[in-house]
Amino acid sequence: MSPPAQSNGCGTKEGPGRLSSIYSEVQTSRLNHNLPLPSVLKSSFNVVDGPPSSAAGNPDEIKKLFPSLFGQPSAKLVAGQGGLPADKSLKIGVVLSGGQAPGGHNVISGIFDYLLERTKGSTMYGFKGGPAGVMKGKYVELTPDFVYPYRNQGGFDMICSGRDKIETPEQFTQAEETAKKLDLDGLVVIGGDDSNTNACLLAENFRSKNLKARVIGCPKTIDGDLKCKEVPTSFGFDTACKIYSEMIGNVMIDARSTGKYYHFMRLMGRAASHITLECALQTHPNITVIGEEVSAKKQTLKNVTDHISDIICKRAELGYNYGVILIPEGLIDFVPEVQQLIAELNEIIAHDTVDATGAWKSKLRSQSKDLFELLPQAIQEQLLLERDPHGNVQVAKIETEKMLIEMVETELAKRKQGGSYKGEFKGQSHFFGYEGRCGLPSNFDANYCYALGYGAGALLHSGKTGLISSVGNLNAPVEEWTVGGTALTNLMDVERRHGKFKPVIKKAMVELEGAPFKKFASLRDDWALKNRYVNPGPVQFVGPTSNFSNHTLALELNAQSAKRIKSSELKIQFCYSQ
Ligand code: FBP
Repeated sequence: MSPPAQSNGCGTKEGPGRLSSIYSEVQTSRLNHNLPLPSVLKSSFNVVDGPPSSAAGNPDEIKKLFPSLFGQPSAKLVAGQGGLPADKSLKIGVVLSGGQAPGGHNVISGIFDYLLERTKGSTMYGFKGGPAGVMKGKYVELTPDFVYPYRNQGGFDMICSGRDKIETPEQFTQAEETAKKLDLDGLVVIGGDDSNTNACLLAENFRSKNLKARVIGCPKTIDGDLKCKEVPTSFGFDTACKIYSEMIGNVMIDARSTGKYYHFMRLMGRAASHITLECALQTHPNITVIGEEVSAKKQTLKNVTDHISDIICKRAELGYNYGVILIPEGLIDFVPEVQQLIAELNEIIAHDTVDATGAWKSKLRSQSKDLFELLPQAIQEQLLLERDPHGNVQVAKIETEKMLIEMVETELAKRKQGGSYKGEFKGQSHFFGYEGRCGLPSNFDANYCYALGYGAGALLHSGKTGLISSVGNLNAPVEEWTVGGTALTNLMDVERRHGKFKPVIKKAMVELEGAPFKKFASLRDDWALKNRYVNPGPVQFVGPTSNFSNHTLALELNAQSAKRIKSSELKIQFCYSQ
């Protein structure tokens, strides 16, 4: 396939899309980068069912919510003759849902190439602007010229994304109408936990109405909190963490060079602290706050402030009045007292008017009211901002790093007065979030996404629905990766949202007994007082480290398969000995 001079991207009507002719040399070389496929996808294969599935929690409730899908088996692609009919033509839609994550374009390329190579005369539609595109029937037909310039490129701008939810009966009817109008055989929903929950509801709805359209999900989110045994990681996490770690490493050198600032860096990840933990493993900061630990130890904001202040005081005694502190974006939501406050605010926002009179505050319990009044005004305002369509507090907009600088400053001033602190404290705040979401995908994400997409094509071709595309054995070379689909209902539980019980995919949080956290916990005291900073540098696309994945994945897979695999065989850079 030769590169076309120009292509239209998202918003064809509004203006041109990407011009591969003006790509940088690196972008162009990525465009031509060959994507390897797992060997099972390179020859003839059969789709084999596993045992019946259940749910992550409350199976009886999940069964009621998904009567036609509950219990269905997961599927695995197994090499062998027979295979799927190549003369079948399919009409497949794809939608990107939620926050951007490096690799999304490769999932689309994978589905596209599957249809091109394994079916005859198929058509692929890209729904524009996220689930709203499915509801409103806004789509673009994907052609080789259209798809090509986005190969191995970051961003979601080929068809763009959105955070709308297909929720009400009217919205389900709109989605049904689109599926009927386009005569869809299938839809691939590329999204995080909420979007895949939505994909499962859509699959259930289509099946209950006897529509031929099947729905397959794909695990996307830089946050890394959509994972389970069968889905070892979500795409985008690897690249985003590498980009943030490069930036953290640079700031570490700056901190050491001037010796005058404490850098408080908030890292994206609205619920789980996986990104913060991974970046800590890559760069060795002086202090890392892990939300799940704060929650498990039932720490208050004062406890967190004291912990940071204690280390700053000890470092001052050693002559260091600088340092680097990592904070997860979702921290505020982990502090039990703030959690309680947010839960009460959610109920109030869902049912009352929150206005300047402050009358609504009388609905807060007295402890929550006191805490709310104690918080800096900017944080109060940020806590009252509109929830996202899934009912989540928009933690990306809460400047926890600034709040902690203020609280630590006040605490250190008190200690200075009491004579227990003799150092100088100047805080610098950073938020590393959007910077990491659209980078050129790392080799790992590029290959993983292509396999996820190609696999999703195979699942739809075999008539599967309500599954999430699952690629496993990721600690082995790509050729040995396994490919299949996991029942989405198997990942479901129920949760209270907008004041009602709703099905949700259980988020995978940082496990305090898990290998990545244990590794971090065994090293953090050393990193706190001695400066063990590591600067991993930019994402590498060629060379000896280019195929390394990340510490979290390697440590988790190594722990799972410790008996089978020696750590020296893992394609991962371990730098703990420094
Ligand atoms: P997804 O879970 O949809 O992948 O989004 C993750 C994320 O990047 C979070 O880390 C962040 O809090 C949020 O999106 C920001 O959302 P928005 O793009 O709407 O500002």
